[in-house]
Amino acid sequence: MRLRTFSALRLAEAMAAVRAELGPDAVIISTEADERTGEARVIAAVEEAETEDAFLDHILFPPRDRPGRAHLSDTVANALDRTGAPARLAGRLIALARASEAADPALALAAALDERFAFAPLGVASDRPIALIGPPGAGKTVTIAKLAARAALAGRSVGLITTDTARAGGVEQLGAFAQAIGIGAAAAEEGPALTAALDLVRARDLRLIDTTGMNPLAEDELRRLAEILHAAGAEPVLALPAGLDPLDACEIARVAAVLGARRLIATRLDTVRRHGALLAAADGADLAVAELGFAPEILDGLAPAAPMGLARMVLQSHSASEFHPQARAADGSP
Ligand SMILES: Nc1nc2c(ncn2[C@@H]2O[C@H](COP(=O)(O)OP(=O)(O)O)[C@@H](O)[C@H]2O)c(=O)[nH]1
Ligand SMILES: [Mg+2]
Repeated sequence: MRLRTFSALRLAEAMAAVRAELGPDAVIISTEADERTGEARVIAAVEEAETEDAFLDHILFPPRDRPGRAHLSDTVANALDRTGAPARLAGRLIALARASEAADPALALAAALDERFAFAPLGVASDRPIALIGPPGAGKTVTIAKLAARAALAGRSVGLITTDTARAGGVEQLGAFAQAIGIGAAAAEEGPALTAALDLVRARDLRLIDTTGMNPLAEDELRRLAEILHAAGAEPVLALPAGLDPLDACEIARVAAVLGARRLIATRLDTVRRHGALLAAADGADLAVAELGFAPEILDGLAPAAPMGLARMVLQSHSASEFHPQARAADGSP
């Protein structure tokens, strides 16, 4: 998807420029008059396969506002364009950002994200056990360790159980993290063993269950996972790694929602520049965004999700290394 802004003295001229440059398939996202100059502005989107040249252009010459014409919706539109979010979702977010009273792009985008998405961090205690589910390598085990460390540092008691017993090293990996944090971890494959393991930690403030990577296309694996979640009475939370194709991410999120997930944790955000898949998945499967994982480190790699942190991440997507929601939150801004 490409989002482009066209300005002209009259709306008809701007529309003609849209058709001339983007062709008949261009989707008009919005039309408006510039408050200062009275010029007509049209934001249009076109779906196109990105050629290699266009891709390189994108990296070398990221779209920027022209000097003296910096405009909130341009900034927000350019940033959303860079994320690779689906055009329709980007268009809605631009409209919401414009409808907000905020003059600052980060605040306007945060308001739009707040309106469009739910944010529901996991916290350091929960009545129900929380099971992290998601594709292999999503960062489930590392995220469990991050959540456990955060709760332990807050003085909460934590119970860790892994059902990832079949894969070589699955149990040992969680065990090593648990040892580093100074808590215990149990392994239980399913059914009675799992209920017994949960029983042993039932008084803990936070009970976290690690699971084997799920293949969203393998029905038998999904059925087994559903049985584990049912036996544990656990809330499944999706661990969604950055860098997926937005449609694949959406499909994974929808499968997670069928398994009972209502929220997702975005992981490995530091490893890619484009975060459109996260937006597409949360939107497409109606999942609340719970946490943002942006580093492999256990003690400093997870932040509770909030509109402002996500807005900054989207606006800074051309320089992923700058993104650190906790460091930025420390500057006193919301
Ligand atoms: N850079 C980065 N790496 C991460 C993050 N979360 C997990 N990883 C790495 O991703 C890999 C897979 O993580 P793991 O927890 O084993 O995935 P699982 O298969 O879902 O349990 C490991 O090498 C982790 O260190 C993150 O937020 N940022
Ligand atoms: Mg794992």
